[in-house]
Amino acid sequence: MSPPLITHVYTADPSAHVFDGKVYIYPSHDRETDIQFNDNGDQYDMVDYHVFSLDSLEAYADEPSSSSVESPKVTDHGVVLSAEQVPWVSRQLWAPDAARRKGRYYLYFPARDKSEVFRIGVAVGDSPVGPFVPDPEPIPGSFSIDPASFVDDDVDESAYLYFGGLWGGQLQCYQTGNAPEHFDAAWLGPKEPSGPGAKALFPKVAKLADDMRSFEGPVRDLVILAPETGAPIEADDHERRFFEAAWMHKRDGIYYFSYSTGDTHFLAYATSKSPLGPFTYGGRILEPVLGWTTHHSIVEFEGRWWLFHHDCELSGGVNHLRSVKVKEIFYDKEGRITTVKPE
Ligand code: FUB
Repeated sequence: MSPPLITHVYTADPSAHVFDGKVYIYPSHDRETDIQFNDNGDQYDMVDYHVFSLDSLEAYADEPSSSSVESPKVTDHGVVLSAEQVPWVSRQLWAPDAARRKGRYYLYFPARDKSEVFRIGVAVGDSPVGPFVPDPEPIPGSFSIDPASFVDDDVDESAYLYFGGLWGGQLQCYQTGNAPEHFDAAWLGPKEPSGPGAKALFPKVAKLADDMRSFEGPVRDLVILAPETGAPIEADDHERRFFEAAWMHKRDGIYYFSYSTGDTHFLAYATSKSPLGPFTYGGRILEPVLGWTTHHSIVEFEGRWWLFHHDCELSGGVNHLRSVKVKEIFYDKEGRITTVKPE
């Protein structure tokens, strides 16, 4: 597996985007803590975000153009947003993402509000590296974690926000409706449905309004079907059900929704002809890496496709001290993604 891209700070949950010929990475910024590991993820106690950029990925290509290609210099643009700037946040700045639309830049981030419920916020800037000014309230109607934005450049620049995460991410608390008022704390304990016939909980998607700071229309389920039955994936199918870490990319007119399976530690994907689904499970992108969590983004840069992800190699396996890596990925003639195995 490739070496960590960033070694002077711990970074995780990398959302990569290409803006004006450069690669920008919007990751979580992991930090040391004495908080004990638990299934709620309290040990992921992050308080700010940095943005990073680099000009080339050639050194990480499967077959670099020459054996003497040097690893690119990664520029750390410093802290672009911190928890203390956001009035509604109490703790845990988790996996962010960014979008550019009509010349402005939007940083989407999940955090716990003052009542310990995860919501999603947005901060706005005029440059890919900020500064980003946060809206004073979370995005109305948002809930849970791991926002991933997708601007459909081929279709009117329509923009969408995908989100959700089980267990500590609280997605299971919204089984009676896709809105904050449906939060049911009773589901913080059981963590997710299970048992014969129980359907997996779906990730969520909402169309972003023109202002990119609110939803246009309802939050919907993003349905993932099992290819062998055409029925929604079952809750007990932990090797394929959505857990967290949503990402969307489009290649050759096909929409690829990818995600982590959580407690089985795979990155998996599903495909559709529509950004709203339904999606059909397609396979695995990445086998388990060192560390409990796995999270990623997929982006095209200079005609090749790249998987950004994280593992805990740099910290020697400490689950909450992760670092970002990148690897070239490949598709077969039918558009299936070739699974990457950590070496
Ligand atoms: O970084 C905190 C959480 O860990 C993220 O929100 C999840 O996707 C997992 O990577």
